[in-house]
Amino acid sequence: MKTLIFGVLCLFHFSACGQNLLANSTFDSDVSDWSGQPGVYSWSDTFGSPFSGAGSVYMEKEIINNNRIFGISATRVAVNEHHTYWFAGMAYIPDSSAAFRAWARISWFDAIGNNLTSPSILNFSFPTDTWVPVEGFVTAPETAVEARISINVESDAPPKGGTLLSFGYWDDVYFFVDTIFRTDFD
Ligand SMILES: [Ca+2]
Repeated sequence: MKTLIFGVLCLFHFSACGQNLLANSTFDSDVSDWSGQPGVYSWSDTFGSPFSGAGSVYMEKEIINNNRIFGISATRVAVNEHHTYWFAGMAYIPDSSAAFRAWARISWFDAIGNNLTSPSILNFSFPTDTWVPVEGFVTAPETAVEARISINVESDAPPKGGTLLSFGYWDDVYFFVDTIFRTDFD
């Protein structure tokens, strides 16, 4: 809980918490610098989290099979191996959505673009009809030079032969350099 409160405070005072590595993280005017499956995401100009207000990314997908996870990714950011980073974002899943949680994934890449094993998956936001923080600390593995931050919505499984309409919003997505450099890996 202490971490969560720290996160909320940082959203208000993020200049004191390090530099946000993500561009266009408050979705004030569009969803540029983010990409994903066409038709799945769009910009909402009228809805957003309390921190940055209107302007968020809306994701919607008709689930027809086992592809129940959908989302978008930010342009990759440079990272340093063994350094710790702090992710924070706000997710909103309406009760009327078939989505049952939202979560973020950080994938790590080395200098020649290999996707390193073990992406970091953070905690979940469940449907509550309100904005809920998703946050956590991650550490770049050995040889990592880039990270890809993905924000996702995960749906319930559709009934056999049927479909489900799954949707949710994300806003205020941050990826900070932590000031703590860990040396206790051995
Ligand atoms: Ca916003």
